Amino acid sequence: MEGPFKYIREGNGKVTRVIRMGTRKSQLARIQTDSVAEKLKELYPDLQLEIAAGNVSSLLLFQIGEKSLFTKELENALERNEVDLVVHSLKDLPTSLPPGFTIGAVLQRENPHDAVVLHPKNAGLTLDGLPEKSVIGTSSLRRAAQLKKRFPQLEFENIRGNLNTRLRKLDEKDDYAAIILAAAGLKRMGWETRISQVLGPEDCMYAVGQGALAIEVRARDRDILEMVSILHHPDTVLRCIAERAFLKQLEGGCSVPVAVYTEMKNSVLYLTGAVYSLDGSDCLKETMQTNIELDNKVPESAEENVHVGITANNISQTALDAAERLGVVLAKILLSKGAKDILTTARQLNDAR
Ligand code: DPM
Repeated sequence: MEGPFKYIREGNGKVTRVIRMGTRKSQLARIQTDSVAEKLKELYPDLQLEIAAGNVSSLLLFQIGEKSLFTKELENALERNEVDLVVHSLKDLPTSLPPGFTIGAVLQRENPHDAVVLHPKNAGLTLDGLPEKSVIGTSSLRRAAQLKKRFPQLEFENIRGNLNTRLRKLDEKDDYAAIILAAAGLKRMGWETRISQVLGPEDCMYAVGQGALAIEVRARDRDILEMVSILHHPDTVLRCIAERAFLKQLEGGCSVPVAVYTEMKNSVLYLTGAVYSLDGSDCLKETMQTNIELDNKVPESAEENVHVGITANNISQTALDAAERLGVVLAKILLSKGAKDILTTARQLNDAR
């Protein structure tokens, strides 16, 4: 029972491994980690869980709102066996994880769409009804590009900070008429009542992986991998693999104007993907589909069964391959139509701001 992991000896002499979860300190991160802890306890009532917060505050893969920084330091707590799993919003995880790490579970997706949160003085309005030149707060290039095109009478400005900070900036100042946030984050924070409008794909398509939680683990820790794998939600996994493969093939990071929309209907997976110039005036958008056969084909070796960072040994290999191929093929079509130029220009203009 020696080794890098933590064990406890219970009253009856039984020795149990303690599963340690790392979390960032933000309220959203804590809520997300707690919700996964609860699910694990339901499924494994004997599980000894510990949640480490703060001392692993560096476990953030991207600095949101900043340029997409990938700091090596971040996964160190996992690497050093200080924690065994970390809960993230899937949309904040890069499409390629560093060697040694994998996503061991992708949970059932919440509402993936973006939502409008109004300044209290605008209660009852929609984006269409706001006065001309109203300022909308968002730092997402993806949201700004789509909404500028769709609502040219409105203006868009950056808003920074975690969700609590943003809502406070909206309510307590007069800088913004409304802000745009993911419906899923608002729901998890218990702020669903602040949603005045959910944006459908005709107004604003969502970010790759938006609304899904992911559990990051050490790739070699097969026990933990197996333990969390039962939290995989097959439809969500397949949709998110297609979305992530699309983004990866485009060589987009977390802060590029790339948006997606996916659906799973009658064993067919549909993927719509788009790239935009910063003001939305240039746009390439296509939809493709693939049949999903949930056969029993299992991977030759567990290590081989990784799709855009996700390990899902309990889902059909054929289905995972088809989902990944869908994303790759759709990206190649957009690239053949000039997506690279649109994204390169957007990145350069954004960096110069
Ligand atoms: C990423 C983006 C944003 C987050 C870019 C995008 C939004 C940044 C902003 C990659 N990560 O969406 O185009 O609004 O300035 C983030 C949120 C959640 C996870 C908050 C949000 C919660 C929803 C979820 C920030 N990451 O998007 O409102 O779990 O999907």
